[in-house]
Amino acid sequence: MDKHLIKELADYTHNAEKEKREIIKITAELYPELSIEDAYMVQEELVKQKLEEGSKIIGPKMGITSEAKMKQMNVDNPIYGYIFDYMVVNEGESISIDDYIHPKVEPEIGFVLSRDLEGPGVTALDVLRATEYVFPAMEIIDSRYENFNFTLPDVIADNTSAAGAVFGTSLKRPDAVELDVVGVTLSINGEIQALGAGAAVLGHPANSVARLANMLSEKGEKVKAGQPILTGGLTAAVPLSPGDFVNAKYGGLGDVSFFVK
Ligand code: OOG
Ligand code: MG
Repeated sequence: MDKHLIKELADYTHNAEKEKREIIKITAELYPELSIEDAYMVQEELVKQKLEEGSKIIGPKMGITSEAKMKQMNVDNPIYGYIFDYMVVNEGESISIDDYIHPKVEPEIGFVLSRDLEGPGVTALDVLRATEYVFPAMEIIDSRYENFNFTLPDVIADNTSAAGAVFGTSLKRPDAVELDVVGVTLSINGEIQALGAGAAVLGHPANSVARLANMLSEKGEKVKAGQPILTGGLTAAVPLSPGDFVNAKYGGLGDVSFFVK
């Protein structure tokens, strides 16, 4: 893909994010032939622009790693993107709905590695051996596309809808919990909106980190030690409204919450 087009498309999603307004998906009119490979080039340009503006990468995120998400979004393959410093929401704090377009929340399991993992060929076992700790988390997604309607290339070019991340502070060693059978409830104002288990994410959330390492290796990159990694929504995402108290509670992993103003 031509350099100018890559920049034009990165500007397109980047400006929508900055101006908090919906845009029509790229593949609708602007560039219907956008491939997955093209889309990652657009994402790379978008990431570069953010870094140039002074934003910092906190860690990578995987998306579309569960059946629930595949069905809800009508796309069928895991993807990755990046959480930036300005997206981090401290546990127990409030977000303002005005800072987003049409935000949704999803419960996720987070990992931090004690050493870098470089693919190809990384397995879930490699991931668990390299894991320093796991923690409960939530991701706030806010697709810049109208009605959250997109194809896989569109959402990749939009940094996989990344908009917010709440990292829980209850840290567990990976051998202290059986992550595949860890249950999760997502409740808003005390009412359960969605529930699931760790196995929803590619059979085991460690598979998601392995997949990330293997996908990144195609670009000569690796999953780095010390960065929080989001492994993907365990359930369908739930829309947020002002007045919401959002809590994700995990069996044996603790819980994490935030408010919406
Ligand atoms: C795309 C992002 C998906 C996840 O955890 O599955 C994602 C979207 O649903 O808008 O972050
Ligand atoms: Mg997510």
